[in-house]
Amino acid sequence: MAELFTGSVAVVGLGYIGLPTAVMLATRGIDVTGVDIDPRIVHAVAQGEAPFAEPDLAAALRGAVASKMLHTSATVPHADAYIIAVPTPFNADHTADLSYVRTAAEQVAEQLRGGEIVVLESTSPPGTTEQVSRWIADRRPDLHLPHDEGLADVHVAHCPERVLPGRIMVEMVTNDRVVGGITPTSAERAAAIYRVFCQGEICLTDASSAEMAKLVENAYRDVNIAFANELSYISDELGLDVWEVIRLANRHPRVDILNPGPGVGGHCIAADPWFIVGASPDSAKLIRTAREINDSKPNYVAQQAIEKCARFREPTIACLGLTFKANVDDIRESPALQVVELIAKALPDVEILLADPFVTEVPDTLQGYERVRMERCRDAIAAADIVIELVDHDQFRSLSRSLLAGKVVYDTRGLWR
Ligand code: SAJ
Repeated sequence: MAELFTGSVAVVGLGYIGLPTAVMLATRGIDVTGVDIDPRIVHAVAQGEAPFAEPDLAAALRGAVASKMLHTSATVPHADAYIIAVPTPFNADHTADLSYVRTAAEQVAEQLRGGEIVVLESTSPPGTTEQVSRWIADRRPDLHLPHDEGLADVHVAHCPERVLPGRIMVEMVTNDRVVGGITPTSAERAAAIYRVFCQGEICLTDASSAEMAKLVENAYRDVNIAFANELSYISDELGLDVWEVIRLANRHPRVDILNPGPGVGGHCIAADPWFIVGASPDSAKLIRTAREINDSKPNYVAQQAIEKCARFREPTIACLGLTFKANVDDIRESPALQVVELIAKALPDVEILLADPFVTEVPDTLQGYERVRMERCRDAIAAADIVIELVDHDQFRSLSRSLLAGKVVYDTRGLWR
């Protein structure tokens, strides 16, 4: 029988991954402490309030807090297992910024007594988990860590998160997990934690393979989206409808092209492939080019929109969608937001009406632009000469086409074709 974890867990970082993971464990009877450096997050979670929107998270969180299985803390307590789920942004030169991981590892190190398992969930370049083990060892020369030969006192493993925002609570249960240990024992000890809630297969491997597999998953998707975006450039140049071209090509049994759009956003797909480029700059040519293609798209879309404005003396533009993808409230690294900002900067006199069912206020990056404001979707369209469709939210998909009659429509997601 595979081992099942029954001890206490401290989850360091209560973001999009840490909080749902903490809730998953707590609702299955594990004693969990959620730790975050942001006092607003600690306070909200302690009250059972989710700091961000994610289907089914709020109810599960309330249950976990009410049952007293989920506690919060601003500092790392002692626990039998630690899950580190902090951000790993990239630096200007595209290398990974591991400062949050390091701080978390050092805080964990202070609490260790021997016998614990430390799991890194944050997406990281190959070698990071071993580095975590070294950082802990530096702080705790009294303990034996698994990167060194011999019997380890504390185990260290990597279990990359791979859930899709918008489906986190479902995918956390149903997706297979990759667990890479610095030693096989570390992997087995970490796997025991995920067996508590994961119904998918748990694949054991070494830490660096697990790190790389995660990066490869997101690079794979990025390259495929870049292929679609490149097709949109080529189709525009040749006067073809890219959506029609893709629809037809996808009728082949072994072809499945993704959707072009205004660019690739979020904190994962737009970032993780750079870690591969950083680790292997000479060989990662396709991965680098894909990143460049996807990163070039917001500027292209903005220029196309600006050209469409030229035929009006005082145009009003409606921009539909601000989030980084459909049906989420997350505007981090949103290409839609970039497009709006580029247009606002280039055309300061043009009225820009923003509509997004998941965003209530003009985002910070657009605050300085006087002629940019939020509107209800129908009012924005009614007042607009030009309608730019930027995010494929369900609400936009189901809009009556008659609302668009007489408008210049720029549908970057192929929603209304
Ligand atoms: N996008 C397109 N065209 C498409 C698909 C997506 O332009 O055909 C755009 C989206 O609009 C968005 C971006 O790409 O701006 C990324 O969206 P996504 O839904 O593809 O992925 P994320 O970033 O929400 O989540 C990804 C997932 N990775 C994979 O599917 C391989 C998820 O499973 C990971 O857990 C997550 O990254 C992560 O945290 O790493």
